[in-house]
Amino acid sequence: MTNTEQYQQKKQKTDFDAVVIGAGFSGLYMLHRLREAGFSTRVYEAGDGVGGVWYWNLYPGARCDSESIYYNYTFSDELLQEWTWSSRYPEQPEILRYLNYVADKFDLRRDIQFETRITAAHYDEENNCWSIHMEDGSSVSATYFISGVGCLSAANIPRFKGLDDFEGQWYHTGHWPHEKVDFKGKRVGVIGNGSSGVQSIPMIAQEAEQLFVFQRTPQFTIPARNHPYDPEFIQKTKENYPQIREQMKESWGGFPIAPSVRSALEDAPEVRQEVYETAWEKGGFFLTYTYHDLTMDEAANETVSDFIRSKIRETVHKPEVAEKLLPTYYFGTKRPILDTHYFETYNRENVTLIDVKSAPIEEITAKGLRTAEAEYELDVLVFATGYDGMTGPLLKIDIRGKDGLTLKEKWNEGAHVQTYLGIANAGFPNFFMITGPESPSVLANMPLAIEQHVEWIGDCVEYLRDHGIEKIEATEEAETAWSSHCREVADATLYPKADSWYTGANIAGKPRSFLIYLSVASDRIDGFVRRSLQRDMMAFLWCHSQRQCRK
Ligand code: NA7
Repeated sequence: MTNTEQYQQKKQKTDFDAVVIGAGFSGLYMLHRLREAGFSTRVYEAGDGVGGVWYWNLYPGARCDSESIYYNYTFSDELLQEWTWSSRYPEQPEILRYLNYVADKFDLRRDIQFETRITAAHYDEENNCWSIHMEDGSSVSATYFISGVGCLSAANIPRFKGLDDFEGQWYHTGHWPHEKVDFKGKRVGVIGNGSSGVQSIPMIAQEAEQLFVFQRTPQFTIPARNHPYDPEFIQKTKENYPQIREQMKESWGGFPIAPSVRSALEDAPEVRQEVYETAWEKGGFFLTYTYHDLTMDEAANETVSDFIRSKIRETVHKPEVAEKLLPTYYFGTKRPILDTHYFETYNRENVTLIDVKSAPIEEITAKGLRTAEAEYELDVLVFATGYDGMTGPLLKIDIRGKDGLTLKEKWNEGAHVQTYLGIANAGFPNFFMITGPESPSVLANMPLAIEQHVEWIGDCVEYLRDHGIEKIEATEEAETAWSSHCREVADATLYPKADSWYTGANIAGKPRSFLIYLSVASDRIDGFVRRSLQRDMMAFLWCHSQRQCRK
């Protein structure tokens, strides 16, 4: 009997070859990739539509902060030619339309079960399969269990005293109702000023009677300078996409932009100012590409941080308000934000900025919110308070590997997260994470990072099938080596110094560790080139896993 025949015989023992969680960018492409390779696959999705974060993030002003022509799938030339983005940073409805288009084009819905939440997945060692349990009590089995839960899908709703007593309406930006929320004539409070707050605050301010922004940490934000695309530009992009795709894949961050090789300290102050001004005028993340050491060197960082602070002072009319808006952390070490008229919003008469660092929020009352200094009456409260990033979505599910070991135990409640490439975990055979902790994911172009993992996982399971290998599992040594490399790279930068969701510092009680692979910095630190990294990854995992499987 051939290897593949042996595989087919074993396959009948499970309901599906593969079960995938989530129908966002990751789950949709994983389904397509596996189906094309002939694997029976079922996706389970908690929402009643496709889209993942783009299904849930319906708050006013929600839009992408990666340029749309790069923030899409690149695996299908036909899709690239058919779809046309309207503008540089499209709003959420357009991105959701795109993902629906993809689902229709590749006929994906027939293998997606909507409104079904996976609550547990246990590895059955005897039968070498995963037993997957849903919230509704049903369960299925699969040879491969693949997570496409996304990095930012577990909402952080701080446990403020009294929230249950609040008589108004409250919402989290990541679980926004699908019907329009009406702010007209209302007193609205927004807690949080990360990307979601910064995008929604200017929109809510236009509608609400009164808007109170409760700010804990002032943030650096850069004008997005969104604009519709010129049809000629779109045509050129489509014609050149094969080369663009190659450039994206060769780059450190997934965008076809060459990083600077200069240090910010090499240029005279007036030259540097000019460089920053030009990037500021272009808008978007060009500012982060100006010098190679902005997130590596404190003095270099000060130059760009000072530049943005001067822009805030110029924009905000009242000096005492401007002063409260000046960030003090190192620019770039918390996720940089793109905005549309964010700082200008504080010049409006109906907007009040409240510093909850100096006077923390004490409780939510029936009528509003009370800080250590004052009480604010509110009709609507918006939590733009972010997410339990990277590990949060996975730890919400009871995932158990060999010997009943839970992922929570393995990661020691998050105190010692260790993965192999952000894809695999020792002790969890045939379980794959698309853009899991310690992957480049959120610090790269997300759809491209997803494609890399999906294709890798797809190739991997095809290899297993074609070689009659029953299971694959990262070894402890491989995992330890990868994890320490991740930490080594992060520690050589300024990133771990910030209290951010990259480090878990935004969640009360979450152990602090840097949860992302800084491919961005690795390139500069030890000359790691993405392509060779990818090749190494394959070789590394193959040989370790095969040795393991043969045991
Ligand atoms: P972020 O970027 O994590 O922002 C959350 C905001 O909420 C941030 O300003 C936090 O302040 C604030 N926050 C969180 N908890 C509290 C409490 N307890 N009290 C006061 N303020 C609080 O989430 P977003 O949804 O805006 O963006 C997430 C990602 O989506 C973003 O990075 C992009 O990749 C897209 P802090 O800074 O922690 O002091």
